[in-house]
Amino acid sequence: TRLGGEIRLALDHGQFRVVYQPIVELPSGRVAAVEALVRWEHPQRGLVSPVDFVPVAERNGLIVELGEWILRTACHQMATWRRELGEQAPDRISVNVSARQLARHGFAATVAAVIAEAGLPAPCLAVEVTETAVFEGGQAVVTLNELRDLGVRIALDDFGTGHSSLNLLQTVPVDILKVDKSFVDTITEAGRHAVIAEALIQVSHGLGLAAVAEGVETAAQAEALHRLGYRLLQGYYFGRPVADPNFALSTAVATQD
Ligand code: G
Ligand code: G
Ligand code: MN
Ligand code: NA
Repeated sequence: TRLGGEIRLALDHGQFRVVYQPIVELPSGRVAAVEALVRWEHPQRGLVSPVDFVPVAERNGLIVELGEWILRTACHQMATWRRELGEQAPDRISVNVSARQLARHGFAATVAAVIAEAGLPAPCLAVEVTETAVFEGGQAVVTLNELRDLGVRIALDDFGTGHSSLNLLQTVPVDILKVDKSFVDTITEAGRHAVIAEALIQVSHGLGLAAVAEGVETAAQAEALHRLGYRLLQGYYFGRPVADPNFALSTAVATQD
């Protein structure tokens, strides 16, 4: 496709950017982690969303090269923050990895080389994978075990929206559950809407996993999540994805403890 060909050119001409969204820890308000998200600054079309070009790059295979560039950029940025900010630096950077990258032999070796080159300790990196990407098993699960052996953290993204959520937790190494925005959206509505968000925090605690609630847009949602036991929150309420996030303490949430 035309867009597919343009992705090749965009890589060569440096049109991709990585932006970073804070993941805030409660009750401190500290930015405990950031998620790296890719953006395409297209000279004619303006800002193109990854929703439009990541699937194209997955189909034509360029996601491998693009994904490696994103990983390298994010790891170097994280290493810079650690040098410049010291204690104020986030503990971890989270990078989205697509099914196609995960299915490659040698992906874990690439990750090992990139973090070594950046001088980043492995636990400072998390890879975000979707349930769908690991559902098929095979090399994707082999790769996750290799990453886990390196000390890299593994986050299950959009958790609760795939086909095999709970079963996957028994077969795949996972450190972090990213509870999908759809369960956060309804949490303050009357009725039974908080039940799933509550069940998911209990599953994560029971399995010794960290849980991140995604897509938090209001103070009321943040407070409701905190009451349910969520300690890591991400969403526009705390900060949008930006090139240069503010790592100062967030006072944006009133908490009970
Ligand atoms: O940042 P949002 O901004 O619009 O991202 C939209 C979608 O694109 C999400 O599903 C997100 O996971 C995906 N995405 C964003 N950045 C990356 C990336 O660096 N790599 C991959 N594989 N997907 C990404
Ligand atoms: O699939 P994944 O969870 O990686 O994608 C994250 C997507 O969600 C990105 O597009 C990111 O920009 C977007 N996002 C992050 N916080 C919020 C939020 O509070 N509200 C909405 N609508 N989108 C958000
Ligand atoms: Mn993600
Ligand atoms: Na998500």
